Amino acid sequence: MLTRRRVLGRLGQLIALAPFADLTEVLHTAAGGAAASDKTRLIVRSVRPEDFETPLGLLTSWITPNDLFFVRSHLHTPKLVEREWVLTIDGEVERPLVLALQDVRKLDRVSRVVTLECAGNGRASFDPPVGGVQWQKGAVGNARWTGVRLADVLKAAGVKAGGRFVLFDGADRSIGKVPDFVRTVPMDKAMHPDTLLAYEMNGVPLPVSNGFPLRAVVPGWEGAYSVKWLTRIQVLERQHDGFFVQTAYRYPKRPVSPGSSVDAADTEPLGALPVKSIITFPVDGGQVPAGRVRISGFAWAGEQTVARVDVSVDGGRTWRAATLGGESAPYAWRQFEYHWQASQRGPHEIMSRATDSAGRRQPSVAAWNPSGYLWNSVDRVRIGVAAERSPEAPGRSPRASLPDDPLTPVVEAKCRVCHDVDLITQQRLSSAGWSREVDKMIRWGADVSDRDRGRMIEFFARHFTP
Ligand SMILES: Nc1nc2c(c(=O)[nH]1)N[C@H]1C(S)=C(S)[C@@H](COP(=O)(O)O)O[C@H]1N2
Ligand SMILES: [Mo]
Repeated sequence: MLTRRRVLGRLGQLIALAPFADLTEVLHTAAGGAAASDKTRLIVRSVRPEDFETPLGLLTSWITPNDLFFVRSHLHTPKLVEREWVLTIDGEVERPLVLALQDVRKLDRVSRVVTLECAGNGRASFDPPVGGVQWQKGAVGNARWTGVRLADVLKAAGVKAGGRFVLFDGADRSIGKVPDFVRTVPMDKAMHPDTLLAYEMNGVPLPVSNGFPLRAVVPGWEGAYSVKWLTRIQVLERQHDGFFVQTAYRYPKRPVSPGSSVDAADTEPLGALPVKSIITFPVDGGQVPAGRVRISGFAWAGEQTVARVDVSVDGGRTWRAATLGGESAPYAWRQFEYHWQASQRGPHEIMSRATDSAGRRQPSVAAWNPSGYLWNSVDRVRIGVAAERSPEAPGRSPRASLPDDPLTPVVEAKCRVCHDVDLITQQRLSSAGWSREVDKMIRWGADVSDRDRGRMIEFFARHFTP
């Protein structure tokens, strides 16, 4: 590891002029080869160690850009320089190895798109509250990780028959009496061809905060398994006894009553993530104009795949299937969307609920547990539907108008909440056809009484006949 003093010596003047906050990235981009990343749009839960959450409104694409990808670190971020970095593989192996990054790069190059979520994501929602970083919903992101299979490295070292766990240790060092951050994975997950040691994130070297120069990516499992700044991989015969293995990242074996304490013996290590969805648009507390609202979000299910996402716009009384987005990969989230005709002004609660390929469904309330892990309650956002109509598209020709008729004001009032009248005037339907259209609009939320329904169908059939 290169000390700050030595790097300063190397880069001299350039650094003397830069403010300290910017310096880190300058240093590592220039000297170490990490990708520069600008995390300034993230919500800072802690500056040191770095705990940065993504505002949900910025999660708009299947792949989360590096600048928007959350950061969760227990200890201070180590500043590593590629030239000096090595990875040691030892423990229960035939041939202990010490690899430079160029040695790692010589192994088979593989990429996987994997959603990483912190086990504590959503912790702030547990009731009664639990200690720890108070993440809301944005300690999650989806990236394309490129590197090598952990199995290839382990095979090169030759795992002995007694090897049962693989320990990951990063270069981050304990602060005071805080225990060192190490994690272990059981041998079958370690040997799985999708478990990676990644040196790239979305096509560039890892950003410093996300583990430069090499990190584990344990797909489908809660984020803490994906150890950053890896410097040592050790094959163990039995489970490690450190704090981050024996005490942290464990979950009650049986449901516990909210607020109770749980004996370590009644807990087991976390593993794969549960099924979950979040709504990213509209954002909680936001306002949308009455009319067509595109509700969207993401759903993921750890090692399973997302089978469906349902959306409710009436506080959970009725649910309708959302459309799942086109892009998918085995451990990656799916984007979903649902078009809602928001005709009633005022406050609304929108909910989303995912179901996975194993039949697991997002619960209405996630099981309380002492560390506040795996929050996956049905997602809810509260929004206001504003009185004004959606703004008209700029630069378009004037709209068609409805014929002079006593009913025209009623039709205008009901239909134009969601769309202009040209959508009506271009159609020529029978009375049965118009009644199907009107009923569809009522299903989609048009606020039409029985009496008006009959009058409107009659009006359309009279003026817009085939
Ligand atoms: N060395 C090291 N690796 C680590 C951590 C850490 O504190 N130190 N935090 C873990 C946790 S709890 C999570 S959720 C993920 C977060 O990855 P990210 O910071 O790239 O988003 O990294 C994991 N890897
Ligand atoms: Mo985490």
